[in-house]
Amino acid sequence: MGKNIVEKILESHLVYGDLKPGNLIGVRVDEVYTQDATGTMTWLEFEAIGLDRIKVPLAVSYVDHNMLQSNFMNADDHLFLRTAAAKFGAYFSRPGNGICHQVNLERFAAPGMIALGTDSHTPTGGGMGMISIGVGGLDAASVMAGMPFEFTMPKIVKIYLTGKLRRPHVTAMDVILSLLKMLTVKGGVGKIFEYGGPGVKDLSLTERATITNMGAELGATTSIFPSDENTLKFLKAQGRQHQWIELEADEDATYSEIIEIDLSNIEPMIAQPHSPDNVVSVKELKGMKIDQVCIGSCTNSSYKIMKTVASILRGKTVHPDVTLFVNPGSKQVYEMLAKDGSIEDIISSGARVLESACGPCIGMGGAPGSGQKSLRSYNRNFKGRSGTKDAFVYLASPVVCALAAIEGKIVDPFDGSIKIDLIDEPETFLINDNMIIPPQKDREIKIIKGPNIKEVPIKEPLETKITAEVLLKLGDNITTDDILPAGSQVLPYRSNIPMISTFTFKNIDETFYERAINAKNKGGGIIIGGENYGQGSSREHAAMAPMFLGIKAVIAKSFARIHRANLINFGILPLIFVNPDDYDKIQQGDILEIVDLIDSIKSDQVYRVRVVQRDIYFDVISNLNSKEKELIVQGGLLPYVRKKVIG
Ligand code: MIC
Ligand code: SF4
Repeated sequence: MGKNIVEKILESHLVYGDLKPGNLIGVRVDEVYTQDATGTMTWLEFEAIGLDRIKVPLAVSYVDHNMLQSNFMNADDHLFLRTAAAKFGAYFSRPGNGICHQVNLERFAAPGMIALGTDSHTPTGGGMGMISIGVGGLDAASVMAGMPFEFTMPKIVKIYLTGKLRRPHVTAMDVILSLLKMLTVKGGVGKIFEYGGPGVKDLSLTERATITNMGAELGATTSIFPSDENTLKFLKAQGRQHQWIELEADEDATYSEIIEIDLSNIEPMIAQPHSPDNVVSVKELKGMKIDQVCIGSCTNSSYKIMKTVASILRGKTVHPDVTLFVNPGSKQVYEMLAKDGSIEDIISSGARVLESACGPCIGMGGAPGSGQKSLRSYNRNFKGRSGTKDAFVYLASPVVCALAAIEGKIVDPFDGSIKIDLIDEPETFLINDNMIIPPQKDREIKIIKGPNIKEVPIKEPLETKITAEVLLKLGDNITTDDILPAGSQVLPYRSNIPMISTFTFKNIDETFYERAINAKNKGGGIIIGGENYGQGSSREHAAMAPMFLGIKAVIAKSFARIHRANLINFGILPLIFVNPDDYDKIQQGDILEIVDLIDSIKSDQVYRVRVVQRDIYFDVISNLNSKEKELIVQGGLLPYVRKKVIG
């Protein structure tokens, strides 16, 4: 029987398991990469496992999120990461070199590989014809310690592309926004999207990467394109043609579902506040005034798209009512734009050009004013993520963004009067790896930890009975930004769990931290969620901080993949309502009692939950696989890996 691309790659990396959807599989990993905001914990966890050298062929430590350096903390983290990379054998991409996903695509990604990254947009690498998956830090640390990467085999959905994009007005961003409109932020849960069909040839490698990057917003495990002549063209232009292999699905490959998309019918699209799937066509918002525009991020930072933006801005002035920020995703792109005069066009228009980093995308500067409308070529527009609670963030292609920056309002690229140049991918990129430090041979290097860098907290093994208070009852699609916000005030504490835990659920309920601390001494807390609990960022801090505050379980209608894994990794039980209507029975302040926990876990039984005050009952299940059961019982992944690796 024919194989699809995902099956081909997984099969060549399979350590155990059977590639049937729903089965537990273990695979060998070729690369692990980290970024600083999740990476400090990852490397502390690796250190806590107790090995002195990584056991994967390639690891890269990037610095791109915590770049404001408003005090010593960010710089101390950078030094810790540099010395840890040197000690443990990873490449170190210095601050200023760019956003992890963009740089990884340029300099390390290769078709046929399996990569893990401690960031939810790691699927960017899928544009290269590789399986690239976002994970929590502890999962990454355990793979770097030599464990296979274990996950539940997802369903493979084919996205069959035909036609051609109507360039330059329509871009790859409009393709993924159209898919988000069609499938929603839950549409990809438990799935990998594999692109195929004649339309694939129309998309350059970086356009493909934009689509796979934002596949994260569909909730998908990852997305992947074939490796073909466009892949070869990009690798050649990066001086890495030797890393090319061809990868296509067999003619008779099978899929659990096929979705057809005609690229010729794609229109310019825009996501409205406050969710990336709240998508309408740009036409529908034509004329809407905009206060701020941000162009760049790991979604839309290719040289081709940035040069297109420069062509729109050339000779124009940013509208007086608008602030325009531009953050090119990598030093390579930035340097090329500087060399060819594009940066001059961008600066001359009045844009505020930022360094190559995440910047406003994660609220590290560039926050909009009160109640303002910000239009961004980024991938997430969750409420408050920009740094301004009452701002309205819209997401659209860099073309739509650049036009709005000049006109001060939303313009449909098809009926705007501004000329947009049709730009090709370059034949050669500027290759200068001077900001990437290769792994060091000298093992005597000392890891330097500033005073804000604290130990990784570890949970006690599971108790047999939970009697805990419902501290918060939440709705559907709660994001990890809701659980543990990012932004310039909070991000610097990513290496300090006691401190960062004071911000848990802060934007939803200012009293949460105090109430959790009170409940901690009386049996702990429970969180109630709706569908798709924990979507978005891979930050394991959204599990570590609740664990630190004594949260014992989260009961929800369903969970997002990475957050569910993070909860288990830190010993918090992710429970699902057997009957979703029971959600309505629970109130904040209820005391819930679950008995015989360990027996129920081991025997896969339904757990009876008693609402103590009203003496009513409802049922939940945990759906844990055999390894997850062990982790939960032992108090999480760290004690488990340490025992396996060190003994
Ligand atoms: C994001 O885009 O939300 C982040 C910030 O890159 C996160 C990682 C983090 O929280 O550090 C992600 O996407 O995983
Ligand atoms: Fe950085 Fe934004 Fe990309 Fe996250 S989504 S990696 S914050 S640019």
